[in-house]
Amino acid sequence: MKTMKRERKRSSIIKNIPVGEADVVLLGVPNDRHSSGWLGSALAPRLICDQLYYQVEELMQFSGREGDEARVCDQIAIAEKHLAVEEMLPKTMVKGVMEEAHDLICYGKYVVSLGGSHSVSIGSVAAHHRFHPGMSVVQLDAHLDFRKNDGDFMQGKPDSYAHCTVMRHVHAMNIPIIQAGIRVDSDIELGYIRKNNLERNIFRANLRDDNDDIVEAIRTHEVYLTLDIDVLDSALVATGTPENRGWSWGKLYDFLEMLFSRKRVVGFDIIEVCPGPDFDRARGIQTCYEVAQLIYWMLWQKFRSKFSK
Ligand SMILES: [Mn+2]
Repeated sequence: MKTMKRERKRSSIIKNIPVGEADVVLLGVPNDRHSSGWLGSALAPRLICDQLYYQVEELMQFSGREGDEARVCDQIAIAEKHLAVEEMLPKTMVKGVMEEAHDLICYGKYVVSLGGSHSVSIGSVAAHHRFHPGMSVVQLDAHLDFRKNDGDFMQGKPDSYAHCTVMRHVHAMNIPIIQAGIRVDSDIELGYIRKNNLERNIFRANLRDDNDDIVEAIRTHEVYLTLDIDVLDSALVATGTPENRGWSWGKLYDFLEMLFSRKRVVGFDIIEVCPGPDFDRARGIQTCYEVAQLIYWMLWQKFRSKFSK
């Protein structure tokens, strides 16, 4: 039987232009070495970009009013760049991300890093911090990621750049931290929090979870956002470390709208999207689509002053 195959036309959300001509660079970091849950987050950056090419609508509705809509990608030039880091150990990958993000920021680009595992954020945060020494890091995540290394749950040599160490690195950079959506603690992390008096900066899902309170708690105007997709409920997303009792998409969008309107978000990353092969493929692709939509919407939030009439 002959199968019907119709290729979709490419949209213009991601422009086929040199990175130097872009306003925004999607920096793909395909590395999931030392992930502890299901593997496959290294596949996410390309698949998320694919969804931006072929599925996400270019037009954004700003309100219910007629004429109050625009093609966001006509106002901001979005390009992609993918690092060849698949085989690297986390520490080497982090260095690569830091250097690349640093160069891009230097040239005035708005950098969106796409993981890969959460280790990606260590490099991205370090690069942004150099240009924005007064920034905070806002982490949306089911997990605290305050471990010193992954030695308590992984065999072999403990890795101090594993995904579960991200916020310890950020704290060591002396950057103020706000964590929200948290619902998993470990002894090691609780000990670290108590020792460093960090509890007041932690907003646990279903306990202390009001968007207004979370944004109020951010003391700086400049913010770097690290968004671990497992902040969302495990029923809603394909991720390597799913946790139930998480945020809904609606809650996430409401929070981000508030964050972008009240703070200057200097950069962000989205990590731990896991489209397989250990995960159900179709569900993985769906999450890539929903994350692609989210990224496009976040860029509108970030650059919305360009759209004011
Ligand atoms: Mn997590």
